[in-house]
Amino acid sequence: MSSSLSTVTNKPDAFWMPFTANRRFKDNPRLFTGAEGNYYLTSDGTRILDGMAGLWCVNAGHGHPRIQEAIKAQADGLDFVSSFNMGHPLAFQLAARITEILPAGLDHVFFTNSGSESVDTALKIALAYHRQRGEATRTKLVGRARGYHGMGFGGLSVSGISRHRRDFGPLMGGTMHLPHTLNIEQNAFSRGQPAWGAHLADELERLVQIHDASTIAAVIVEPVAGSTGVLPPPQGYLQRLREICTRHGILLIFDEVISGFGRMGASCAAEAFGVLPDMITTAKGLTNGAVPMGATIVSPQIYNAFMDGPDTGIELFHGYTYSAHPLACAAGLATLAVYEEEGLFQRAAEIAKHWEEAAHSLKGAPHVIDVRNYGLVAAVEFSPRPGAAGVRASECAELCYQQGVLVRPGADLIVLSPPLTIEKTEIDRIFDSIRKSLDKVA
Ligand code: PXG
Ligand code: PLP
Repeated sequence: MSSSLSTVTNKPDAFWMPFTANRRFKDNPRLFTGAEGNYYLTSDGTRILDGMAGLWCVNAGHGHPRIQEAIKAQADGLDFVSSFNMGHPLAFQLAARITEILPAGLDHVFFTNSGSESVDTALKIALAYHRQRGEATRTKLVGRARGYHGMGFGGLSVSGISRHRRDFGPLMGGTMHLPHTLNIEQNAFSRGQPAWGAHLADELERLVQIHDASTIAAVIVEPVAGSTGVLPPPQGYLQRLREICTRHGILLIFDEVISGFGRMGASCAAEAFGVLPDMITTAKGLTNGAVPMGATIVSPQIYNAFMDGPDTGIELFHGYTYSAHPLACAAGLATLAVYEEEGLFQRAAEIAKHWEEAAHSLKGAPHVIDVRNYGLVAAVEFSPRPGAAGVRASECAELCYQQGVLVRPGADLIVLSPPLTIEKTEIDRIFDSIRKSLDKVA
């Protein structure tokens, strides 16, 4: 494995790496130089099974020829055109395809370049929507403990991960948080949705009692919390959140940056759980990770509130230079075609049973206190080593890597999110490598 950046550049510090222990990485780098299907290739030619689909995004597997070819063809064509009072055909075609794939009621697409931008876009649309309808007092935003909503100031303000927030000042005012839904005592080793916890949605009712519905614009949750360690919603929880939002005129936003485009064995979590939010935010799997792109998709009720106004000026003062970038649109159209032609959402739903069995086979392995799963995501949680919280997970991930399997460590847990093209034997290999690693972790 590559152990020095000196063959790559004599200025490794020029790259300030995101979300990385820069000095540790640069002393002992891990470089990938290629990828195909469910595998990465390292600079020394080793094949690594990708248990993370990149970073929850390469749903159709790496280097898919159809997506690669679409990108190459577009690179030879229109390079850039703004979507501010201009356009190009692919943007309209991709928006239409997205709405055909998603459940009815999510019918209008606002393009962004990332999940973080999708979240900020959704929050801004929520505020502007209420104002548009003469309810300008609805300005407060509700997130949830342990929520991950990207790194913009808006998304961070509704996120619930203290270490992500701590260093960045007061963030946006007027935000509050629901409790998270993890309860290992009640729900350890639940398969799919835990039975206990629907009542946690009633905390929203309590916030309404304190703040009054007329001050609350929207609630944003990940339907299955991903980054924090895979928390599937308790049975009935999302339904109850929907009911409370509807009763009080509060918009419900599902952050589907991870759960969108097949990972839940459906077009999105809203479809998988049969609960229709007012907006969803997406990114990642929309282009199979091949070109940055995100999208915020809204209900007709929201879109029409902006389009029914008396004047025909700009309806929403929001957008990004690269909204609906031609290269991203080409990648998105090809990706959605691959999902459909290869039946990958259906495939994910079918193989999810094997995934679940394999994941839960770790019950009883050393240190394992919980396994959580839904669709093609899973987390394995460990008891912390006394005095060294989190270390077991990073040691386990390192040992997996030495066996040629890439998994993502978090605080005392391993999260998994393979390409939807993963084979059963590869699933078994992922969990076998975790089991073997745990045998060696103190
Ligand atoms: N919302 C959710 C639910 C996400 O999972 C974002 C928004 C932000 O997307 P962008 O494209 O701006 O990164 C995400 C991203 C991890 C990890 O360690 C998760 C994400 C990103 C990076 C790392 O699990 N999710
Ligand atoms: N900063 C400056 C000075 C800009 O001119 C722009 C866009 O025109 C931005 C930031 C925002 O960039 P983007 O539209 O790529 O998000």
